[in-house]
Amino acid sequence: MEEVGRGRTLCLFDVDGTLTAPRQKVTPDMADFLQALRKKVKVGVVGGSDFEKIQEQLGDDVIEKFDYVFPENGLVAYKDGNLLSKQSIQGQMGEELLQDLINYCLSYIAKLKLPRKRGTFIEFRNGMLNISPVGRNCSQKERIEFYELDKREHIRDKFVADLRRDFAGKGLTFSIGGQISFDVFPDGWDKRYCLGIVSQDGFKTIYFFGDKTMPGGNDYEIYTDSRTIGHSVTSPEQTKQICEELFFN
Ligand code: M1P
Repeated sequence: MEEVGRGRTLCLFDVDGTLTAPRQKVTPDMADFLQALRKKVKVGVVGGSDFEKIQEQLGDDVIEKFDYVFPENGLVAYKDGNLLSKQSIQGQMGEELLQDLINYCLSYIAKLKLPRKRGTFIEFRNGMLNISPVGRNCSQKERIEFYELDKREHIRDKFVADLRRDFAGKGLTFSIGGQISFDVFPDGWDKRYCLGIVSQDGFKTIYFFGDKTMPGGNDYEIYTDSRTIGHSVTSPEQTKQICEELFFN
């Protein structure tokens, strides 16, 4: 078992696929487990999603239940129940590039023929844009339908490859983290961003758990960063099992 302590060790968890099923609520069992873990180490979440979605999944009291909450990769940051900082994508990118990107994505999506299209193709967040070819307003059934289609036809992979080619040198990162969309943010604003924030708190060891740890996935950079001990998981059950082995046995 690892030598741990609340002030010395931090466990950072991705949300979708790591603590919960994608875009679903945390189970009571996992929620209880995380509170038990919190008695041993500090616990934080770092999601690609915005605060509202993380709150939907982890509870209205999420900022009290976790020592750190980092929506949008940490571009919005909460510590000990308080808002610490918030970035602005428009401030960082400038209106010109931002509009070029939005116009490109809207035109690209307009030319895609899919079995179904719904609303909210671009979600404008604090520190990133989230782009969804099917539209974020799709139902759960439509979400799974798109996800299965995308696995066969690589709609998002092709979209992202075209964006990487046409926006090369513009300082933008394109990252596929979920099932129906991908995120766009300035280079360096991936999940490693939150490590800069926790660096002031003097942790000896920082563990990271995530499921999208392959290159191009939104957990890749933080998982491979030398400041973390990375664990790649395939389900919330596996996350719990690894934590039990590390911290409870
Ligand atoms: O947390 C991973 C991703 O979750 C959502 O993705 P999707 O709706 O495509 O399943 C989005 O909030 C996305 O920004 C995030 O990276």
